[in-house]
Amino acid sequence: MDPAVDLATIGTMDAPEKPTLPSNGELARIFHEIGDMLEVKGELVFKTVAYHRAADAIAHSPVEISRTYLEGKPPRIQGVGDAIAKKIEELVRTGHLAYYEKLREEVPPTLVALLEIPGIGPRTVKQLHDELGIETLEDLRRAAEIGSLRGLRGMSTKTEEGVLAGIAALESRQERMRLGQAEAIVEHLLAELADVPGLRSIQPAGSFRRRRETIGDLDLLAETDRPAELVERFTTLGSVESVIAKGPHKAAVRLLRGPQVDLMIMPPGEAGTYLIRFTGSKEHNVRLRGMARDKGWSLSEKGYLRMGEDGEPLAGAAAELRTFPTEAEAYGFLGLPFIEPELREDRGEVEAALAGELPTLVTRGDLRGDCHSHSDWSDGVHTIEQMAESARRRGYSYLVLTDHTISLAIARGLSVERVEMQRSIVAALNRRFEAEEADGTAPPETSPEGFRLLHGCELEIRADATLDYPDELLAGYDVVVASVHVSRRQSREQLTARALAGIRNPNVDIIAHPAGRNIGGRDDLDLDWDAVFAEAARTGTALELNGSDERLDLSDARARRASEFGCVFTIDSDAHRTEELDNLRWGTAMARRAWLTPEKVMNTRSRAELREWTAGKAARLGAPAAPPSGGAAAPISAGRPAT
Ligand code: DGT
Ligand code: CA
Ligand code: CA
Ligand code: ZN
Repeated sequence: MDPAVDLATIGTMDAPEKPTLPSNGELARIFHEIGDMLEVKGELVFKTVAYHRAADAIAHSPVEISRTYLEGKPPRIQGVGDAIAKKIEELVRTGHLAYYEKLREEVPPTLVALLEIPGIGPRTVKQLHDELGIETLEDLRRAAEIGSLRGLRGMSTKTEEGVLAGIAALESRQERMRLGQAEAIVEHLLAELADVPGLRSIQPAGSFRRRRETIGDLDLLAETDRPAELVERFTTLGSVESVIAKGPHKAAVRLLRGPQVDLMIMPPGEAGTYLIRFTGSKEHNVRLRGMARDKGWSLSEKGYLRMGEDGEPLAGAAAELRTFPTEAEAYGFLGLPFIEPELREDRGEVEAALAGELPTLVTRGDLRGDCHSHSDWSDGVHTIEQMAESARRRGYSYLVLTDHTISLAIARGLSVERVEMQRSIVAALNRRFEAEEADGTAPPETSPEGFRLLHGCELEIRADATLDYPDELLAGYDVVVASVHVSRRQSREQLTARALAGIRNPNVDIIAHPAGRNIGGRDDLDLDWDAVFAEAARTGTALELNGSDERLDLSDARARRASEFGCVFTIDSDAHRTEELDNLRWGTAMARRAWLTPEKVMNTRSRAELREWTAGKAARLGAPAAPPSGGAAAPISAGRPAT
């Protein structure tokens, strides 16, 4: 994908229909790019550094900066002075930034892109441009290959080798999409292809179907009676930038400012082995091919081919091909049950399938509520009532409102007085919901259990490992979610101590986004993870699977390890607006990739059971520790409501 941002298309990857405000990441990218362009122009260092510093501050801000500007309430951000604030204002209001556009005319974007080559700095780029007229990566590659860099001041054959190695490293580093971006593109494509004559089915495969946390390219599988028409439509879609390959039964395209998409057409009724092959992973497929081989069959997308004495598939009249309409039947041919796509990573799923020990994975439908959400009282967009109403109409039996606490000023954390006010608003809403359920005027989608908004907070664990509110205040909440947002660069000891301080508090029920990561942005907190998992298991404190596709935190691998320690979990949206309540789908996907069953996920419980669990923590503390069993069959040591 083009690393440069086109302002006119900001947000279109996320939602093709409705233009969205630039995200913090997009704003940060623009200011970094301005810094880069100024560097390449040879501007003074203090000026370029100012843009990079502002970009970092924006990228790391917990609030959605453009919305605060739009609402006329821009926060004070360290490093963002008046000049840059004006530029954000212009960008948010008009979708354009004249200064940026002028710079882009002066400094070719291809030149700025050279800065991405490891080992190449702005002074070198300026020198290459001024002295050799180099403007693009291809120019530079050619110059290095024919040895024209060694003549420049300060450069040698070593420089040329370094440049070529740097280009190779850059090219192997592919850009990957977030799950939400991939989903938006897939839905768009499927809608555009749905009415092609002869089409019987079309669905995504590859890493998107396995719900990997980031997606490289997209893979679509189709059954159709008229392959030529499907290939024709696919390769001429308006969103296609170029056609990479085109054949009678497959095609590959690159989308405008988007990923590559591979389309494979299957003969109707033989999808089983195609789906397996193109869903992957490669490692999982290798295991299946080995099993097939042991039974005397060669497995490819077309089906199972009987092999001869020589280990080669029988050909000609002797050829024997077995095909299956469904994946379950294709797995069955190998003596295996159906294996859920999220498990297909060769992380023990084949062994578990053979032993009949595949877990019954948690599903989105198992979730009865959501334990982490925000309103406009802190850094959310919608009102308390809008958030509650949206959850009620989704059939939840509860939503926990967890606005930020006082020390997170940048996210408008709540003072104690505002907590009390909020509590009365929540109570009033619940009285209305209860009355409507009693007199039959609640929306028809309302859960049979009824809906209640539970009162919680996202409690800041401060830099010194103290908590934002006193225990007496915390004890009044239904659910307390604790997390770390500030002083992220402390030592491992300090950060671990903060996590443990949250876990050991008798009122803290859940640790939110434990790694504090942002995919492709902020790094993970440096924690002693095993210590965190052991203490969470001992105290029955749940670890969150945060469903924001920018977080996905815990990651699948960490959640699986935590599960082996006997930890329990929640799958939460961390919604800052009603639409984001749907983040639960990504949290569920990570839970499934972590092999989690519904019993391990606290928000599969009824509202009464959930409240019993959160109310019971103080009593549970001091219970004997559960040793990590190292096995998937670890007992759920803590967190079960008393029966
Ligand atoms: P991505 O696109 O990097 O996020 O990851 P995938 O898993 O979608 O990989 P991709 O698009 O290269 O290939 C799609 C599927 O095709 C993959 O999940 C498994 C299968 N596949 C890829 N390469 C091979 C291969 O060399 N042999 C076999 N048997 N299958 C392969
Ligand atoms: Ca793929
Ligand atoms: Ca592919
Ligand atoms: Zn939050």
